[in-house]
Amino acid sequence: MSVSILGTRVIRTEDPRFLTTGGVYTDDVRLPGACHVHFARSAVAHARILSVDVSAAFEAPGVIAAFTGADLADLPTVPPPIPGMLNEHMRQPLLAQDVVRYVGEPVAVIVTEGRYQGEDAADLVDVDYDVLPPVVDMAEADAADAAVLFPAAGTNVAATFGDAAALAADLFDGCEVVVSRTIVNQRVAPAPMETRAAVAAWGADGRLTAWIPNQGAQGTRAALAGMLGMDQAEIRVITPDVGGAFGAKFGADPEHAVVCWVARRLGRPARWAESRNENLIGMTHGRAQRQTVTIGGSLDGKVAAYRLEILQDSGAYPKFGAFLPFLTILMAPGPYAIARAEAVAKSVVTSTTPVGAYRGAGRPEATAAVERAIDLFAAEIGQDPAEVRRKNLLPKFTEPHTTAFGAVYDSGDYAVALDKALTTAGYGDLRAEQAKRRADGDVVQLGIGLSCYVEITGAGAESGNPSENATVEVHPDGSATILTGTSPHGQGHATVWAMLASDELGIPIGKITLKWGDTDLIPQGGGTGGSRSLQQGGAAVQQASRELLDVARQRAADELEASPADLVFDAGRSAFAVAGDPDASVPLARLAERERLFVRAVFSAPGATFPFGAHVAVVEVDTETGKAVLRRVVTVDDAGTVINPLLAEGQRHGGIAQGAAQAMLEEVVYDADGNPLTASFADYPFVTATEVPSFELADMQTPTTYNPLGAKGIGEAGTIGSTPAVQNAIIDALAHLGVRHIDMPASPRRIWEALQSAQADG
Ligand code: MCN
Repeated sequence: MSVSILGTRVIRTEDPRFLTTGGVYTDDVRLPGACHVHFARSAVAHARILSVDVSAAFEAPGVIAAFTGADLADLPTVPPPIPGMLNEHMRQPLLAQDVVRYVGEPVAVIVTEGRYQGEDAADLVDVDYDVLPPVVDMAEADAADAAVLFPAAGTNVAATFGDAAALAADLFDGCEVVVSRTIVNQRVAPAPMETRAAVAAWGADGRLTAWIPNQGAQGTRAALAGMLGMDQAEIRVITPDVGGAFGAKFGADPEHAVVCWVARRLGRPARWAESRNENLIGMTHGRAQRQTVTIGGSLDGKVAAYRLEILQDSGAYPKFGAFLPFLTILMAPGPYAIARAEAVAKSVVTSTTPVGAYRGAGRPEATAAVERAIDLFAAEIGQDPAEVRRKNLLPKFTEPHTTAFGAVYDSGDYAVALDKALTTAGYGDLRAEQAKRRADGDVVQLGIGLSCYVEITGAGAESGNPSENATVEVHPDGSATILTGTSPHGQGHATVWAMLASDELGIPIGKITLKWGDTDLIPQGGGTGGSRSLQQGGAAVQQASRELLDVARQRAADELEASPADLVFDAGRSAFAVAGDPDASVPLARLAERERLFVRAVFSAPGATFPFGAHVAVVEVDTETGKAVLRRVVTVDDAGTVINPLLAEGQRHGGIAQGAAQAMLEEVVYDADGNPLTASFADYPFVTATEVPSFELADMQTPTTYNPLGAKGIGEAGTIGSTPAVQNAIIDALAHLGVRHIDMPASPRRIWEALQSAQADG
């Protein structure tokens, strides 16, 4: 018999290829005769388009065709991502029609023979703009006298969540201390290494094949069908290797649909790959919330009431970003037992790049808000923030716990996570070191920041249980193929899905191939996002493998002329044998010789799972220059049973770095006219290994009962926990000097200014 490999550090089977021959990305898909698509983009944030003249561009070298919004006027507008929840009057056309609403909005398409000719020709597109006042800031968009960006809507409000008029006047009655503050969860850019791209070709049968980097080919197919007014059956989406996505490659963007349209119109394949500059202004951004937190409780550190009021910047067109507050509200109280809690939100449109999902999508915003609130409260009553957290965490529960916001936490043990993080960090020693530096008046002060979190992973569609399918097939040569509805782009599913099948079938991992991302091969699938893949897609692989063994057992019984009940499966040999007679056996591979041996299974979960954890960040802050350096990050990230610790730790590492980057570095900035000031990596401070320390990861695994693996999601946890821990650490370093809050990113300038104003105050 073989020993289970689940829970072991199997190295990624994907990597030999990536490290030798390299991946095959969308831009590597070369079709004979393909033309190149380039988008001419709006240079102004808000304007009426008087005319778009492409005649000069047409004369430029290599130009085959040029199209404007008028050419595409017959196509539908972009369908809303969450039907029924967002203002229907704020629809985006595939190419700007009468009005442009952000810098970077596509206004014309140039099609060329050579790749770079399009960029040159685009400069010759002459757009006559009647400039309108932009509304750049979300608070400005929400003001009573704001210019209305969609006159047909009559408002800038894209969506509301909760009833702001029904907020309780007496929520904080009886509290000895109440603290309130408006904080910013700034806009950031997902900035995947691979920018957006598309290759499209139409067959003689009228079917479209589109190669697009995405997070789920089936969702991309649905989005293309919606934008092109086509039936999904007429479209095949193929997902080449994807160089990162972080939530921003779900579905499809207008540019993807336009590339498909161009290919049809010109009767030849078309291709597009955007530049980094285009990516930073054209791909959806993330976060972008202004939050007012109010927290009240007693002087002994018990929190009695919490209110979160959210203003969400949706950008120019309401996409998933407009929906983010729904998730923020769902997770508003986090892991705390707060007797009275309220949250409301409003999403507004602004003259900026649309906002979408970005690693954590709505949940990091909830954690950031409540973790800042807890620290503000602790500072106000002069108590240790760890103590205040401990006093307010929900006690351990093993049966589902329903919150006031309707979230059903599957299982949790939050205080143990906090204690483990504090012990691993050496919290007492850190506080002692901090006290010494404070007493000595050191220029470089020490800050210790905490965050406790619970988040939601594997949330399903509005109706029905979250589910995923997998097909497992064993071949006569002893190899196996898995088809999955998930869509890895760095998460290592090929390794882990093979581990799961191997564990059941006894077929070595090296002989198992994972396929995904081809809608003709795998018509259904939920893709990869919301850290759902292992708990649903992985569970489906295990289920399919087990069901395949049931089928094989029957065939083996026929072959061995034995009763199925008398057979045992020997995973070590990948064979069925008659109990007590190991020589009477038949390998799985042979059972696939006469008839294909495969099973498609759909795993359905009872609900979402709620991973949790605690982070401790340690920073040094130079009180003269305002420079903060991240010295340590210690985390407990409990994602239930871990199937491959190597991959789960890799996910935590990436997430922690991204989260720390939001706290310290990253911010998409616009000037007052709506011009993006962070449109290249020279201005957008992408985090690198030099800005972060080696992370210290403590282990904690509380299995969920929602899937047989016991697994919850890990893909976003690092991002959710680390941002507030690092932000809190920076503020904590300066707390004794009177600093109570610094908005993210806590740049040297912001830190220095906070110190100056604290000193001025007194
Ligand atoms: N895993 C495990 N045990 C667990 C949980 C997960 O061994 N208890 C492993 C899984 O087998 C998988 C990996 O950890 O190999 C992540 O699994 P999971 O938490 O299910 O998350 P998904 O695979 O669904 O990934 C989605 C998540 C999201 S939502 C974003 S955003 C994100 C992220 O993953 N974007 C990424 N990680 C990314 N990593 C890379 N390299 N690039 C991105 O764009």
